[in-house]
Amino acid sequence: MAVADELQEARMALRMIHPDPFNAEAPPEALTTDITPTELHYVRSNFAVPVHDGRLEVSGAVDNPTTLTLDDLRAMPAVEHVVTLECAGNGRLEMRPLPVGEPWGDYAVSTARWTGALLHEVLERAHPVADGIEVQFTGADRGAYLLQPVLPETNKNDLTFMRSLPLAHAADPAAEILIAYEMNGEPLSPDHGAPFRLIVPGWYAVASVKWLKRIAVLTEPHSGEFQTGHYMYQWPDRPHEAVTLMRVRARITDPARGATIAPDRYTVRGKAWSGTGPVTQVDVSLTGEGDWNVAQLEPPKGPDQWQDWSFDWKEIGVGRHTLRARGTDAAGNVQPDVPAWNRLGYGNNAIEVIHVDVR
Ligand SMILES: Nc1nc2c(c(=O)[nH]1)N[C@H]1C(S)=C(S)[C@@H](COP(=O)(O)O)O[C@H]1N2
Ligand SMILES: [Mo]
Repeated sequence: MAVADELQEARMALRMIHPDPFNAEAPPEALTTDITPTELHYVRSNFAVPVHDGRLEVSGAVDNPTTLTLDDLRAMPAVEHVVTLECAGNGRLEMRPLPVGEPWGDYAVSTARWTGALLHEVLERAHPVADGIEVQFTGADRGAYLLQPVLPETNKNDLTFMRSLPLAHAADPAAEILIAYEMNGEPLSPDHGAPFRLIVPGWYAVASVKWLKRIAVLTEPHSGEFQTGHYMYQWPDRPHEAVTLMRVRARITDPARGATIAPDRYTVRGKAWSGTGPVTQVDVSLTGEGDWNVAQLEPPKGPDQWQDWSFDWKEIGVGRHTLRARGTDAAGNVQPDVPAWNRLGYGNNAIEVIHVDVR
């Protein structure tokens, strides 16, 4: 099958947000399972799928620069890790005034089983010099940028996707950051970063650089468009902040938005996640008012994947009902009623409100 056909087929089940570069949400039912099937996993790419030469350069401020191939990565101990990825722009469409950027609804979030080599092992072999402070990751994708750059020095006509992490985090074995080459047991697909990509658990997925081409240890902070221009919270009333960990969120997956259900009794179900450790409580409101009921929350099946919750809704009267679900995480973060507005529309974790008809 030609690559173009393969891409077409892989994209069919998604809800398209932008055709070229291809950006698409998962269908709502993709939130009901533990693992999102690859063909239902959302896709977010700032540029077209690039050609990758299969080589990964490890360089910069290191004692042992090297170039790795897929075989080299496969020869290292393989780690499997189920990770929920959410785009920082997920939920942008609900912010007012509408921020600039891709108009994501609420389904730029998915969970996959990633397999790869550990970033900290690759870094240990390269041996960063003593004054290394960050690790910069470069994707093979580049081209004209669709959006208006934030940084004046950015060349809009030829931009490369680059991100960095603090060296202390990148080199921390406990962070379990992967250079992943498999997704759900298959080699990575073109849209998800073939032949290998970074997977940074807990962080908004912008950190998980696809089509990884170069890892470079830096002695000065990286300040590219995707680091200090875009992917910054531009708050109206306080200093700008970098987009890092995913904010706590609980979602209602059943009943579906706008569904009609039978009276008396219904088990409401959903998912919940946070980049700041597990979700510790989900509350459900059945009137749209402040009547919060504690839902049953399943313990996480892994440290970086969404959790199931359910609530036994009883004595449901006929009519239209408003349902809300609110998550609290281990750090005590609670979802807000309204999104915290920022100019580029990141990190909307406002409480979800759905309506159902009972007849
Ligand atoms: N090289 C590269 N990596 C990238 C991006 C990109 O545009 N180029 N987009 C990032 C963003 S914003 C997100 S949300 C995730 C999406 O990963 P997915 O398409 O596998 O869901 O990839 C991240 N990694
Ligand atoms: Mo994203």
